[in-house]
Amino acid sequence: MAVTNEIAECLIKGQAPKVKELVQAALDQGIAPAVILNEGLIAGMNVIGERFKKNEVYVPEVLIAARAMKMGMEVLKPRLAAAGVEPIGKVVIGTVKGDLHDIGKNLVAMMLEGAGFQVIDCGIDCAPEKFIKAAQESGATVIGMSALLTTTMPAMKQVIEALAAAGLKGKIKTMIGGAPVTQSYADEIGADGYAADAASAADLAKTLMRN
Ligand code: B1M
Repeated sequence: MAVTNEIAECLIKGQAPKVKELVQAALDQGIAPAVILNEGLIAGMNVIGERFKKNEVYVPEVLIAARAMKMGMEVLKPRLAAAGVEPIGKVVIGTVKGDLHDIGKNLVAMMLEGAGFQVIDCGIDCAPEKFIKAAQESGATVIGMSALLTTTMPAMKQVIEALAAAGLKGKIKTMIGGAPVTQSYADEIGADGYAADAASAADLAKTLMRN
């Protein structure tokens, strides 16, 4: 089996030390860092994302796979940078003001990284200005907001209004999610997209980036 396929297989099984070892072996064999990333780590994470969407695997499996991805990336990152491999895009993510829930937001961040994005994580309880500053400083073209409380969902609208006030609405796209959030809420507040789960969020970010 090609070493990149082995990396994907081990990532799917969540075998973090093995993934790290195989990434190093692939580099030693002279395989290009971008090939290791796309055909090994991202390919494995895509499988996990699809299985998660179909409820074939659950949050713990995704977290374990994401840890394996992280360990592989530790070895690969310096070589990607040296080879001039750029992320496919940049996404700022955070849980909105007043909201401290971050498990779902972290899963979304991991799936985005797994899809090849650079993720700028603003953490929890993020004020609108924090989202916007992070996007402006990093050059991100998408802001992702998570909310788990019905009482904090309106903070998503505040971010969109602040973007509009700064003349950035449309230039920086917004995507939202979290258990109480729906597509109709996204439409109501003028968000550019809604995703129901972490794997769909990565697909949505790719679509938003292209449009
Ligand atoms: Co909270 N809590 N909590 N809580 N908590 C809920 C959300 C609640 C539904 C529980 C309940 O009453 N049944 C309820 C909300 C009710 C409501 O508003 N309708 C609630 C409440 C009331 C509260 C407090 C107010 C309780 C209190 O203090 N009285 C308080 C609020 C604190 C605050 O935020 N200001 C509070 C506190 C906490 C803990 C700190 C104890 C803890 C959070 C720990 C942490 O996150 N580090 C906690 C937890 C764990 C929960 C439950 C049990 C689980 C949430 C979770 O992590 N789910 C939750 C009940 C439940 O959901 N069963 C509950 C797993 C996670 C993977 O799913 O976050 O939905 P989720 O993310 C999914 C999707 O939604 C989507 O992708 C993820 C993966 O598929 N997604 C996105 C999420 N963000 C996205 C962003 C995207 C796209 C998709 O684009 C950017």
